[in-house]
Amino acid sequence: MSSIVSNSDLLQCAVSAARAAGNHALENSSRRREVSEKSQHDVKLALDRECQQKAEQVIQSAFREHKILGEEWGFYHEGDEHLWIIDPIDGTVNFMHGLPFWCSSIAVRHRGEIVAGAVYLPAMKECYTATADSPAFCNDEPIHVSDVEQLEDALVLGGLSKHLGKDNSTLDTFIAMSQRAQKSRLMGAAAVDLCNVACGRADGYFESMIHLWDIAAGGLIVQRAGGKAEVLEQIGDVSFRYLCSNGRVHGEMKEILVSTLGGEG
Ligand code: LIP
Repeated sequence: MSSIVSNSDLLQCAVSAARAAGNHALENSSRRREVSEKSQHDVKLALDRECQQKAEQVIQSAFREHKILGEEWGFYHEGDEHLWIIDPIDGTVNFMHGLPFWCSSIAVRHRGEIVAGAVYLPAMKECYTATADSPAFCNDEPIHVSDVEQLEDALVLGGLSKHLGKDNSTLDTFIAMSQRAQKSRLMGAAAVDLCNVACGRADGYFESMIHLWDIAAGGLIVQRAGGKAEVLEQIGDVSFRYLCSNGRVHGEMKEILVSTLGGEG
């Protein structure tokens, strides 16, 4: 295929890849407890790897020369022309236990900018999409962030560090956020959280250490739905302190994150 490719072509492929990965997980959910690696507070499933393979097959058959970075394997080079960023199962622990809040997330980065993203939630039958030059959609219906103005009226979502015990600052943030928001929730799948912000079911999302594959597609979807996504601090090549919101409660959330976690103000 030509190296000049439109964002909508990239999105079409991202949707097919997300559906291939997500449907493979759903169809094989009887195998959801096949563990390949276990650590404290986390797990890798045989299906994580299989689903990444399914997504890669779709991408490589359309864009053989493009590079791939997945949660399960892959390489990240700052200078990659096109980079596909895959989380084959985001919310792995939810999936393993049978909770429906998990998804397959695929984003495409072109010269350092995320230009297309698809997040597919097989158990909820929802597919969220956006490109850098189009609005955000859920199942082809346009979506928009909420118009909640103040944190005291907001539902905020977040994630807890996998390194609880060594670093409890993430708990301090969660407590502080819970004291100021109407409610806070830990749902267990960052890309799903971002889509919930994008469609206005939640008003903000924060996490103190999150990876590129968890937020790349969802972050674009939030922005194209009218919200704001912000890296507060880069921790490693592909990990960040991260905040996104409907834009209106952003300042209040950021103040709490900066005062409890540190990072850039
Ligand atoms: C998980 C996230 C979750 C976050 C975890 C983890 P995985 O991704 O989406 O919300 O709190 O730190 O990164 O491992 O299920 O793909």
